[in-house]
Amino acid sequence: MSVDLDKCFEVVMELVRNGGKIINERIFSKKTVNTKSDRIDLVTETDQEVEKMLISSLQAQFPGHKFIGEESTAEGLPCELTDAPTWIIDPVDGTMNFVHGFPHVCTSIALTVNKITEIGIIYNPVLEQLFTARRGQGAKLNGQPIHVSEEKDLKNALLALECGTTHEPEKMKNNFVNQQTFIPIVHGTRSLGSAALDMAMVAMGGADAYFEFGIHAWDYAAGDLLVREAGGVCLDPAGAPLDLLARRMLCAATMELAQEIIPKISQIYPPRD
Ligand code: LIP
Repeated sequence: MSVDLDKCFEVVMELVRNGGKIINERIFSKKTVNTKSDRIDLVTETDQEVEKMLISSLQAQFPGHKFIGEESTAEGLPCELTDAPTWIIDPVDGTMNFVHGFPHVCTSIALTVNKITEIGIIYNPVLEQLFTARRGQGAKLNGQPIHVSEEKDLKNALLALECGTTHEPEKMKNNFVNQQTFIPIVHGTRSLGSAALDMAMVAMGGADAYFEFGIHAWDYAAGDLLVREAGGVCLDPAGAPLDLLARRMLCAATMELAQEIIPKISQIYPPRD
């Protein structure tokens, strides 16, 4: 199937902005909150509504394209990445932030064709940060080119780490082990509560590296392209090539920094999507 990537980009940008208006109108209001896999794995009607709007509008414009969406997967649809053009969608990344009115929330969307990511968009409508990447064309924030920090040395790095959305004992223990390892070494650690925005920070040079286990393709597919187009590296946290369905992500400003981080990470291997 031939894919008009310029048209895809134009269409999805307008839809993402429309979804952003919905997020913006509601972030500081009371929400109906439900839980998914854990009492801290949250979903609101806004997550579901924005995802439905994005998928139905993209489907109408691009019949034959496939979808992997966070909320559709939670509702039981399969999470399958094939060679077909596939939109990978997190309508509200940072749902916990959205629920609390902490303004680091975004919509994260990637388009893969033949399993190669061609478009990545991360849009925080609250702070008006629109991160965009097209394969081979660089990464941008609000239309201006961005670049990773080029930090090579872990002791000077600002590292983004997340606690995730589960109290599952193995995951919590592993988070604590990694915090114990890295906090004494690095300049500092940060958690934005959104995997996509953590990666956007690495892409714009605000953070130097980020890793997390247990996230999903919708959390990191757009960020992967954004970081690589900004000059950084994205790998499996054990050093292998990144796998969008393995639920494991490491990104860093430089390969040297990634190589210093990898042997220090306490690894876990969540079940694949
Ligand atoms: C969340 C992330 C967060 C991560 C969680 C979760 P959600 O996505 O972006 O950074 O730690 O594991 O995946 O649920 O807000 O879309």
